[in-house]
Amino acid sequence: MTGTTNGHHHQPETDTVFDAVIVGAGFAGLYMLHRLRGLGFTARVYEAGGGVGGTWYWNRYPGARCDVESMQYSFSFSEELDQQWNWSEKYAPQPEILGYANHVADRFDLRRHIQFDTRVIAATFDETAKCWQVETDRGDRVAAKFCIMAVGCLSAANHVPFSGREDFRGPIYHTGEWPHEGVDFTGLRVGVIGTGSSAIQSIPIIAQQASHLTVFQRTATYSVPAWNAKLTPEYRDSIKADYPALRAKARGRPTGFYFPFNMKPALEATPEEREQQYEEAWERGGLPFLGAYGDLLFEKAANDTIAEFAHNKIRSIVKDPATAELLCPDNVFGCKRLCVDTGYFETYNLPHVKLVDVSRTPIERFTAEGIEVDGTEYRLDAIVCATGFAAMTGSFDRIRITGRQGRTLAEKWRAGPRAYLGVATVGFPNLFTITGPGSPSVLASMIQAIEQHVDWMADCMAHLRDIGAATIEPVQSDEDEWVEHVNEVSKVSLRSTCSSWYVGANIPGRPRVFMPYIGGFPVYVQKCNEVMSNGFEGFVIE
Ligand code: N01
Repeated sequence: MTGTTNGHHHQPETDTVFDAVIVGAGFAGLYMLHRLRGLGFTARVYEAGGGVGGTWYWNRYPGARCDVESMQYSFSFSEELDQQWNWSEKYAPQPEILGYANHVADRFDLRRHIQFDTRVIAATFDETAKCWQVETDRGDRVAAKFCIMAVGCLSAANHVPFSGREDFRGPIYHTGEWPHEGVDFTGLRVGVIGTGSSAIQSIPIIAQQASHLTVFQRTATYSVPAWNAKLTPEYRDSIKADYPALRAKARGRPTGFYFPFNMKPALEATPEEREQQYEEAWERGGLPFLGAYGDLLFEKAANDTIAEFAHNKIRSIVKDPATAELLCPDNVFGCKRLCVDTGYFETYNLPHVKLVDVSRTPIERFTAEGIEVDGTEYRLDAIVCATGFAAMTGSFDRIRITGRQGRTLAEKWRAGPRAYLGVATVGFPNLFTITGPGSPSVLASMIQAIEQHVDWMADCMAHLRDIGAATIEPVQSDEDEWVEHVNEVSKVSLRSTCSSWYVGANIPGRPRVFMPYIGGFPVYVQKCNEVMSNGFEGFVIE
């Protein structure tokens, strides 16, 4: 079987042996490749997309941008890179982040070891040769001592199997798989399904183009204004004057990024003090709004105060009282991932925008002309599914990963993912999972979480080479204890109490397990460092 990668004829590789195969060329795969090459390892990256960037390659929907501030949503491993790259806005838009990923790939000459347009379909551990056999959809069959999954936490799109999907006459888009040429909705009747981060960013822009916009909402979402702005050279320079200090402060925070955080409990403040504190935090905007008080994600009564403030904001912005009530979430504030928006709630004041509640009566079916809910047909020319992802484990499910004794990872993780420190899992020697389940991952700033994992794994691989070891694999009891700890710690937070994608609840049939580690980035890093300095405690090295 032959094919093309990036337009070039591709002759499948069948007998090459690498030190490592890396699956994915997002930020995780790029930095892993850079580190491994620096250590003198041979590595091949396989990337399903036609370019680097991962999440930022696929998520090109209108309004896509990061909601961690640009000056922090970037690699910290190269001081020159930090100094020379200039972000244009407080929150960088998707094309700029993708430009940054491309810049990193070129700057560190990474492309020559990446094979694009190639999806890894299987990885099988050969117990005799003690290496991984990796297969791609291009017919490649290569061997590698290490197999490193850099597949992303939010990469496998959730395509809801709505009945009648194939009957709809117009185009159906998913925000996470947006056409590269872009979509012009001018003059069209558009339906958006979902009100998570992707929907909240795209709805205001789609509303500017569409002749009519219908938003189908199952669960209302809390959102805080971004107050996005151009970055001035003076501001950038002030950070660059001591970038390492900002990076160090960021690593010391539970979220892995720095913002002012008030540790005082909300319940000890008077209602007037709280109102003022929330108002000031709202004016600063973005995810740091959750840092208004220290107990907001731990005490329901404290959370009720910020929820009430947010409800009042929605009611003050949205003019139609019935729509405003529908937009007021009735769940814990910040339990589902907090959204950050530009003009989201204001969009519902436009005469051509309508909100349809599908919480009690779900979307019945797609018809030739639109979407039917509760016997009413909403006539549409195009449908946007902003229905999210099979989070944390969905990208693993797409690859047949087989470990010792022919057992697959899908079988092992059927009742929920199990991994030691979120980096490796028993039965799958030399398989590393960057930002895997059981690590801070999506609860930290992703790039900082990625750097920490990659550095740990690269140092581990160098150590194994130094001592002449063939394999590393967690000890069962240590893995069990870690999984138990991840679970226990999640119960302390109100975040474990709602039906979010953190617990796999957005997709019917998935096990309900809180997947990321919520104990905080610094605590986690300390644990990883201790494991390493104690000679990879909790792992069997042979
Ligand atoms: O996906 P989501 P997303 N019928 O899962 C609804 C990151 N991200 O792509 O809540 C009707 O949050 C679903 O309803 P419900 C960020 O971490 C970051 O928006 O399950 N509706 C929900 O409203 C984020 O959290 C950025 O009841 C259905 C929506 O679809 C994560 O990615 C930007 C449905 C899915 O929301 C995922 O965000 C974008 C059905 N059958 C994303 N099925 C930034 O950094 C699902 N829904 C800015």
